[in-house]
Amino acid sequence: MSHPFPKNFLWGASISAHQTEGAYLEDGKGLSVQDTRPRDNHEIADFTVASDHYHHYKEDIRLLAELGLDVFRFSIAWTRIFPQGRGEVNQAGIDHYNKVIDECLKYNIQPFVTLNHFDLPQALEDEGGWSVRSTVDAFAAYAQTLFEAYGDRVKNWLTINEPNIMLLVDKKILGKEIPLQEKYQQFHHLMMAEKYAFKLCHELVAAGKIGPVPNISLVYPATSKPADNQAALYFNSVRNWAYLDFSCFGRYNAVFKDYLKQKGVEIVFAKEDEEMMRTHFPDFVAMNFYTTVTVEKPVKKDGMSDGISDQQSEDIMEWGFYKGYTNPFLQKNEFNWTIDPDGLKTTLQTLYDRYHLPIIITENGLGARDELTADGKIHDSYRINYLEQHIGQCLQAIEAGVDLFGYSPWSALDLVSVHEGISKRYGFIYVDRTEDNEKQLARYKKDSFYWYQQLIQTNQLPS
Ligand code: BGP
Repeated sequence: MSHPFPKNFLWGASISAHQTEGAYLEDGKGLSVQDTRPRDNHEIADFTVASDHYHHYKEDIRLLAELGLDVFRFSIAWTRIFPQGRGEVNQAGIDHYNKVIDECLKYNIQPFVTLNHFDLPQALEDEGGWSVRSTVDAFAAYAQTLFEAYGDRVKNWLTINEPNIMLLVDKKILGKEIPLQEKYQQFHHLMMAEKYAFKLCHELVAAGKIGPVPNISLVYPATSKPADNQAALYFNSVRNWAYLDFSCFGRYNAVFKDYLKQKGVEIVFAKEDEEMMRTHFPDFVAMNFYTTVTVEKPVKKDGMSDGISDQQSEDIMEWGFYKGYTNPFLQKNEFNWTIDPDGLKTTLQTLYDRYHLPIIITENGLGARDELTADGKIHDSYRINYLEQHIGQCLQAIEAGVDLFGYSPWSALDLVSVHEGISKRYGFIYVDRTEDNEKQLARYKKDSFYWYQQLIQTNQLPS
């Protein structure tokens, strides 16, 4: 029989603004880089309507209350608050999130708010985006506005969603490929922006807590060959530790520094950076976890060019450093993402051992092509199975001493995937639309909804 989770464990579910809200030009909202992003495939749903959560937020939060959530993770669209990224506040945007926050609190759901989830204002992108220092200042002003507007009610904050994935798969997320020198200057700016958010949150939000939110995939060596282990060491640093070491230790990871040196990248620091880096720290680490990655040391270029083709893919190549390898011991989902629940426990233990900070999982889940049956049901047993295995490993990690205080999977409701439209669904709540037909956008509870509801009620996995 399964043991219960700790009494105060937080059960949640997550979404982001641009993937759910739609209403992309309503109430004074400006355009973000997601609204303007060239899409690989114009046949698939974009973010203009998405799940229309902007208009359905009351219904959605009521359903999430019925699900029994302690926590709802959502992001604020920067362009609703500052349509041009900075300058005059758009009061309609402030008002909207006041209503969303109050609706959550009405049901005793704690909002976990992400300051920014992939949707930089296009006006800032036009000035150079994260490549230029002024975006750090604009972000700090934006964060300050949010802390002042909502800090009386929102006590848990997340900084910038997955800066590591933004940079590693820049073309998919940001819509353009960035040269390496510029990419890692962006890294520095994103990490510094986060430091300002830590500082301002602690100054402005009474009892406020804030954490970084990277995507962590522990990297395994393909074999016990020392060269493969070196490959894993470098990819672990470049993909995972560089980000969290900056956030939690206030320094550049040493292996990452060597990688930058070998690549000829030189980071430009502003005068105040050294001091800021070493002074402001998070209260917890939020982690998005989908899979682990396996790499080997590349021996032949085989016509492959350097880069990473997809968020969680094994199609990874950096000549001289690492190359993705298909782990023969792991299964894949229908979108080719490797599934590794045991790896979640190892990842949690590694993370906790490294940073000794409380951890919350803010994304984990299974993207699948769900089917709505004629009687209004969605039989997603594959998702229940995925969640059950991963939640089981969370419990094991807790029993092994990891301070894991919450689990907020992806996603609360169906949303538009980063680059695969609405057909790749993650939600507990089905949103009835197709790629090209928005229909009525009606909501249906999936089988996984009832399963998760039961788990939350009993605070343990069904035996
Ligand atoms: C994470 C992002 C999310 C989400 C998820 C699933 O990297 O933070 O925004 O979309 O991945 O990815 P996808 O939509 O490509 O299936």
